[in-house]
Amino acid sequence: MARKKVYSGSIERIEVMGTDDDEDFPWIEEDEYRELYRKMMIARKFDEKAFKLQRRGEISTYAPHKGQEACQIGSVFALEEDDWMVPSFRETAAFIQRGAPLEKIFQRWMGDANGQKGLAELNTLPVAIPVGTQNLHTSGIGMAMSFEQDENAVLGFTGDGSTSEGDFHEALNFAGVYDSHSVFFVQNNKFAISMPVDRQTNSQTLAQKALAYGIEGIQVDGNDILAVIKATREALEKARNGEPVLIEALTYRLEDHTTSDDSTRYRDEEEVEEWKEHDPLKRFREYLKEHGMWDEELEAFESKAEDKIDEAADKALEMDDPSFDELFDYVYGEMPEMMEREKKQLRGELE
Ligand SMILES: Cc1ncc(C[n+]2csc(CCOP(=O)(O)OP(=O)(O)O)c2C)c(N)n1
Repeated sequence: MARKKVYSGSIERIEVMGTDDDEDFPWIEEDEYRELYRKMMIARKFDEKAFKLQRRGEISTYAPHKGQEACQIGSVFALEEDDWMVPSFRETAAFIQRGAPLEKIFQRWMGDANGQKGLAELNTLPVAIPVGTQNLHTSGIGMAMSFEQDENAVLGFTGDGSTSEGDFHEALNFAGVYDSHSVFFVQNNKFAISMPVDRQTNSQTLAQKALAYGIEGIQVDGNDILAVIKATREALEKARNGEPVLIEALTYRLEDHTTSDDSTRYRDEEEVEEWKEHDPLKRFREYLKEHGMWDEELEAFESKAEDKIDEAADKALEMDDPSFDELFDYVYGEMPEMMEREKKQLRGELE
């Protein structure tokens, strides 16, 4: 028998497309609508290309973001230049919107950490793969902003699975106590690898987890890019004033967890097909058509995006491999003795 789901407090859910909340249209510049679509298409094509490169052996493992483009591009669009972004490991579309060069993003997926050089200039942290740790960084950066009394905010990405980790709860607790300028953006894509969200938590929503820490928790339709922008903008404004917010974006991972996974073993093909109907690109395209913003240039953009992506991948493939020393050089500010020895040992300088 299914257990009762416990719920307390009221969780608001933000939706825009096809609702009364869209009455104020247009609430971003017309060019911005179009540019958002282009970015979503580039991100989609990146995913497709990375998959092919993985199959060719140029990338060892890839984590696709297909279906989550609205979450990532919409939320990063809401950031100001001086704000900070904390990615998890599936945030390729977020990096694209933040302005990271495509070839550098490929370079990192090809296993060369040099692809992350320059991210600090974009006020963006490098990728953190340990699940849940991103939340501590989001909380800590936001606390520093609070201590410094500056007007910036930090947007941190994390997954539904991470909300079952201790790090997530510690991060939220500190954020609440220290008026951290943080927005925790939880992409609830329904799975943590093969573990469905309703088997890893008995909470009715993930947003309500914030309430326990005195933080506002809201839900947003994560496949509606306009709703994501609206929700994130509002949350960032609150965060700037020391009121952290958790956004649970309801979305779906349309592909496997990574290229090492086979999702047909744990989820129903029918469910995937159903979510394809809510594909964020498809929905936004329909929206643009309804509002008279679709034109020949956008129609032709898919093949342009493919060319851009091919060009960037070629550039990354032509890059030199990282040097031996770089394996060690950026791990610590000052290299500990033990690591010096390891470096020498690997070079064959020690017995
Ligand atoms: C601390 C830790 N435990 C386990 C893993 C292996 N792992 C990688 S991704 C993942 C699932 C994460 O699920 P979720 O947070 O929902 O993010 P999603 O992969 O769906 O984007 C796990 C268990 C890890 N990277 N870090």
